[in-house]
Amino acid sequence: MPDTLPHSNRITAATCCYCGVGCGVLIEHDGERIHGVQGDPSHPANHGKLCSKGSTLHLTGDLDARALYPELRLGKGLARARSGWDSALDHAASVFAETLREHGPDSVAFYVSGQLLTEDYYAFNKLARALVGTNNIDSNSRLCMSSAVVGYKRSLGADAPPCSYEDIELADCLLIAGSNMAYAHPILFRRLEAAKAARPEMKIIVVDPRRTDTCELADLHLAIAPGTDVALFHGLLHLLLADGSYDIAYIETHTEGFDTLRELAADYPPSEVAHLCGIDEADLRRAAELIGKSPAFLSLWCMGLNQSTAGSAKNSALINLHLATGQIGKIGAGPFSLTGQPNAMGGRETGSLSNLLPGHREAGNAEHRAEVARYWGVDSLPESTGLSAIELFDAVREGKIKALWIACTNPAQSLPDQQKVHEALAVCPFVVVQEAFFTTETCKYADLLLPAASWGEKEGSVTNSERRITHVRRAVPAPAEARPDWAIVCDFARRLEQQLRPGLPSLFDFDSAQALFEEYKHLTQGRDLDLSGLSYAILDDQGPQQWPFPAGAQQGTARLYGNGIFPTASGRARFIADAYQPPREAHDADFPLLLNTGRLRDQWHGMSRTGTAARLFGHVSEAVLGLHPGELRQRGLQSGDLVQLRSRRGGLVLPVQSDDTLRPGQAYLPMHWGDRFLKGLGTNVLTQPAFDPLSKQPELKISSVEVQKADLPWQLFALVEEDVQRRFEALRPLFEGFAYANLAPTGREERPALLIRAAAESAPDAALLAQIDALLGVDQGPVMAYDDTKRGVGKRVRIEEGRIVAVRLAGETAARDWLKGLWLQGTTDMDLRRWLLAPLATPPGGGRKASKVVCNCMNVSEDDICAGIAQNLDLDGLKRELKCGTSCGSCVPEIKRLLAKQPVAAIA
Ligand SMILES: Nc1nc2c(c(=O)[nH]1)N[C@H]1C(S)=C(S)[C@@H](COP(=O)(O)OP(=O)(O)OC[C@H]3O[C@@H](n4cnc5c(=O)[nH]c(N)nc54)[C@H](O)[C@@H]3O)O[C@H]1N2
Ligand SMILES: Nc1nc2c(c(=O)[nH]1)N[C@H]1C(S)=C(S)[C@@H](COP(=O)(O)OP(=O)(O)OC[C@H]3O[C@@H](n4cnc5c(=O)[nH]c(N)nc54)[C@H](O)[C@@H]3O)O[C@H]1N2
Ligand code: SF4
Ligand SMILES: [Mo]
Repeated sequence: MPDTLPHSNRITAATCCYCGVGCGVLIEHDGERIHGVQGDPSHPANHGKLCSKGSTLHLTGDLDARALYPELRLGKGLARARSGWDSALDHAASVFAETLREHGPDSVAFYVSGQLLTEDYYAFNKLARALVGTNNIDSNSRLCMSSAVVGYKRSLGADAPPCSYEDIELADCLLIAGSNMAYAHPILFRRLEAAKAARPEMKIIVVDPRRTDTCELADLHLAIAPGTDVALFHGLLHLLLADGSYDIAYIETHTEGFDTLRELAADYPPSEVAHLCGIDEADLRRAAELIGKSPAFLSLWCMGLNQSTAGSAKNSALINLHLATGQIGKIGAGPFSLTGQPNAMGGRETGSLSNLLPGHREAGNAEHRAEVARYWGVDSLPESTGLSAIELFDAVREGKIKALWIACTNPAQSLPDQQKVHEALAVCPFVVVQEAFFTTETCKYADLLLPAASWGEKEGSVTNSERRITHVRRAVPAPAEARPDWAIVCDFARRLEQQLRPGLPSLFDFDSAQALFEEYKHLTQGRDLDLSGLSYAILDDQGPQQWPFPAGAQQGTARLYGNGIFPTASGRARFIADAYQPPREAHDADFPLLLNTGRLRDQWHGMSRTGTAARLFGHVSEAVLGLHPGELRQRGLQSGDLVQLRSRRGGLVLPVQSDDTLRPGQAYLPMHWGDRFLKGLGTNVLTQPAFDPLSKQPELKISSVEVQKADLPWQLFALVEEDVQRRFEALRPLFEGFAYANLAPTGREERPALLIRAAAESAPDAALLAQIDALLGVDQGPVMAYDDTKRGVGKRVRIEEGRIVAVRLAGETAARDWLKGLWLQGTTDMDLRRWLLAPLATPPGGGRKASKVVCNCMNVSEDDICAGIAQNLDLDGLKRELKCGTSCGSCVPEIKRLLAKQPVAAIA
């Protein structure tokens, strides 16, 4: 029986640290440790609901994976040693001061993150621009939102999403383009599901090359050829204009540039657009009709538009449709970009991209620089152009950046073209990594590792996709010596000041997150995002608020541009007439498949946090490449085969599976794998660094690749309970020599285990295998073993109290799924003994694979659900009988898909 005593007696309201929906959470704790988490019923983003990731937050963050103490390396090649905060930060300050003196301000750089809180972000910005004097501060938002920033600014004049979440419920027609919100913004998707159920006449169009779970709600799915969105949007405009479905009064009063765009749109007739996009002309016409006829038209988009060499053009081409139809600034309408990270918006507000300054200002604008310099009390701000993420890491690799400070992001996993990123980090003379988890790929390169407080342990504020600011409260103290990000930055900055501007009053005299917020907010005064009327006290009294919220305001602002006046020089919105450009790498005869990358439902980015929770691997347990069934056939491959996947930049070995949600010529690989959970440099070893000319956002959705069967006959399978994180750390390096190795937690939190699959051309040497066995605990004790050295086959199973607790199969692993099943059941049977002690490789009954867990909250597998469907249960019946889909609801689209595949037999 698990411990069910209510040991948490305190509740602190905060937010979920994952996606940009920005759900409110109630953290249950005892002042020391977090014991549970619930949705905050009073939070306007989620009204008490949480998705599969938010509701498992308390199960993540195993202390064995946390960075707990500062660690310093005193010379390349040496190991890092534990250090105190004082000596760590003094050392960092002298290295930075020395570098600045010798090589100037642009020889250092900061690479930060949309997962920082606004106060952290502000402190970093002030450090870089006011003290260090460089614009070399960029954020992972460059990989995420920078095309949306450019889109909004070019088309509407300011970086401000004009809509509210309730518009999703109030729209009559929704265009969801390049967003798999069922996985990536699940609570908004729940809200959309409920709205569509209440108002089935609401029309939903999904534009995505793949048939995702989001398509479960779609009236129309346009599976366009990758990267062809601009042509599609111009094609839709062409039809809207031809049908007279546009608002000439709105165009004439509130916009400019229409004539040029009209001319451009004439070049996008439906037949050509349909052909180019690879869709039926009838579907294109239907989409235009749905948009043109709807009283309120809303669009939602995410990485399918932003992460593209045409990202800025895609954003503006979509916004054109809203301007032409007057569908902006009113209820249920508007162009609504979904933000990825919890505080992607806060980063934009505080100016945390190299080209920005706080308060939606521009680093390239002299007046803006002077305003901010005056407010900060410094002579001037740097004029030189700062480096954006891709350029920044190129400069590091070329030796131009001598000291690099990385915070709250894992570039050695998440940037494209990883080979080069790893080279850059390896040559950089001084790398500081400010991280909550020491396990990330980037931490390996840290000369100084600074342990950061993380979710539940820090105070500040965040802004979600609908411009809503929430006060994030601290529930428990950070473990060991970890400290909040803003405090680390200010402490370092004060030490650097002593070297760079001794005797002057400190610019970093902040003793709390609140003090930073109070200073920052005045920089927004009079700007489009004016939030100078807000304070922590107001957020606490009145709840989360949407900006603008100027001084004296009584409440936030739900919608922008209701009066048709835009923050441009003329007050008019601008039509942008960018022609369609085919994607880079779209046609490469040697690499004929287009690799698309993106999210899984239950994992977050590089998995430093979600990867500590065994349960979150129940839905997808390992890195697998999806290919259209025809592509598999053509290459003589079968699901489960190991393949060599290559692009012009690098390669990976992993299994393939047949995936009929893809079209021929496409391949799909989740973005989450780096070098830790899968041997190799991860998904991004394949992707291209080419970026959009305006937003500098890289193309992460299209890379040319090819696959080939990998001939790796010697296989290893291992599973071991207990002490998962520590065993992971110890075992992972032993798999460097294998062509393929995938390591991941598995099972449920009551009994988590580490699962390993590996393969090689031939057996590794016996000493390595012995080392692995020792770490698995199958080298001695209650272990049953069978070895056939001639065939290179070996089996070991450790059984304690009648239960399997560890397994290692070598050479031949056909019994792996059967053994995993026995482990999961917590039983052994007579067959096990018979099989173990015999030369047989195949298990009794053939070894059927246990199916994946579809409903993670209630632990219901695909097999259970299919069995339920076979008994004529419909969605309600499945919910009633199996309880699947009754908790967070993240699995409902998938259950619907299973129902559609295997319909309930009609009752005679
Ligand atoms: N579970 C989970 N949720 C997350 C995250 C996570 O790691 N895990 N991360 C958060 C972050 S930071 C972000 S940015 C968001 C991302 O959220 P999304 O953008 O919704 O997620 P992705 O899976 O990256 O990509 C969305 C879709 O774009 C499609 N796509 C690819 N190429 C094209 C194209 O050329 N045109 C169009 N129209 N579509 C295309 C892909 O097939 C994919 O289904 O998710 C946030 N939420
Ligand atoms: N191929 C491909 N690559 C992609 C994408 C894609 O779709 N395809 N998407 C891109 C996008 S949109 C994004 S946003 C990026 C995300 O890429 P990253 O920013 O690299 O993603 P995370 O793994 O979330 O990194 C955040 C890090 O911060 C640490 N951390 C957590 N909390 C704290 C804290 O409070 N303080 C500090 N200092 N550290 C903390 C976490 O342990 C984690 O290592 O990936 C990009 N890369
Ligand atoms: S939708 Fe899920 S991941 Fe996103 S903020 Fe809400 S609970 Fe967190
Ligand atoms: Mo993102």
